Amino acid sequence: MGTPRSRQPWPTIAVGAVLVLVGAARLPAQQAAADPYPPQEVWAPPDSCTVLLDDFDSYDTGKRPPLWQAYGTDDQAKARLTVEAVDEAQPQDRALVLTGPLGPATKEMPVEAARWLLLPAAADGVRVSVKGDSGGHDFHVRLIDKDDETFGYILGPVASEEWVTHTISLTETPPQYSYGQKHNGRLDPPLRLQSVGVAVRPDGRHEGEFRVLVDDIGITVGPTESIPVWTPGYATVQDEVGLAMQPPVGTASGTLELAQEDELIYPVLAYDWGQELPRPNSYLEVAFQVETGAGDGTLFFWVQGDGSRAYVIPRMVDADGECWQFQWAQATAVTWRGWRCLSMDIAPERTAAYVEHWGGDGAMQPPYRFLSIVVDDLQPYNQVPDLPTGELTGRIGFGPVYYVPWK
Ligand SMILES: [Ca+2]
Ligand SMILES: [Ca+2]
Ligand SMILES: [Ca+2]
Repeated sequence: MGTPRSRQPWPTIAVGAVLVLVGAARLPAQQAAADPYPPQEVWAPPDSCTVLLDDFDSYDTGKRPPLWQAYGTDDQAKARLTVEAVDEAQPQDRALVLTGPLGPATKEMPVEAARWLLLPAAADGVRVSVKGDSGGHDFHVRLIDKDDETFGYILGPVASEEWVTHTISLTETPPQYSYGQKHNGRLDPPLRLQSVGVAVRPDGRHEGEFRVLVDDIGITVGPTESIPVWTPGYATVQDEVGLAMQPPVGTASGTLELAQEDELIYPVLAYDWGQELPRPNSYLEVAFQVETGAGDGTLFFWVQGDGSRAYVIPRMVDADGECWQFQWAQATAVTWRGWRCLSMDIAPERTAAYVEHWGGDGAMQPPYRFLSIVVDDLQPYNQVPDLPTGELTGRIGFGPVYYVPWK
């Protein structure tokens, strides 16, 4: 069951010492139960935690979120997609809102919010939280596979005004329907989440509006075993992590420091973009020396955010030294505070998840090495008045890295 979520508070870190010790932040039990990242799941391998793909927190309120589209017939075109805060106490926690007039339709009216969100290949399930208006409209999720075959999962009526979390197992939950030109009834990867939606039922009412909130779209991983490929600690940080660019690009400056929570000693990049907006593009590169596995798989990386909306962009190197810049399956702007698990597939011919590559033959040969995280000051939403956009300094931490080979 989902409820309005409270984030784990970001621990205060004293700056200045080489090794900065941080007391572990602990929440009261009733708060921890409502948190999508309860403390015991922080740094866990991805088969024991939900990996979020879109939480809507980075989008403007009152507008249709970029990348999301409403589609359908004339009736459906009256439906609107907006983003709203989940509750007043947590304005940064936002959700997708599907709304529109109830009538005069006398039959069910499907309303779709589509994004074509690429699912990491290690996913074995899809998770989504939904909150309804007690209207009884059936909530559904559609997936689409490599062959443009669409699979529909009807997850039941939105009869509750509380948050409800649904999980679809990609191996065990049978879809209610499937269609497509190359229809074979199988989910052939790579998979995308095509849309979420409701079949709006007028229920005799022809006035007023339906209103359904969707949040925290994510995946579950398993039963494949996760392989820890990097666990930070004092020795590993000293030996395997560094600032790659001296001097940094633009007006940026940064230092790598150590922080600690429980037994984990991990690197934190303390950065300063150097001047007020507007400013030239500035970025820093945190270099890692991490082998990620011999073949194709999905990489999971715990990143401690500062809510700054800085970008964290992953780079890989293949066997012939070619550099590949990837994108996470998640939104790349750091909108969150505290720990979050990011993921990316590292086989470009299968996922098209890379952005660009240089210095090689254009093919990705294993074994792969995780090269770096570029921390960039790109702020695509910095015109939004209700977001803290003028922050010039911040701190982003880097936790354990896991690798899940594909079967
Ligand atoms: Ca949210
Ligand atoms: Ca298929
Ligand atoms: Ca190559």
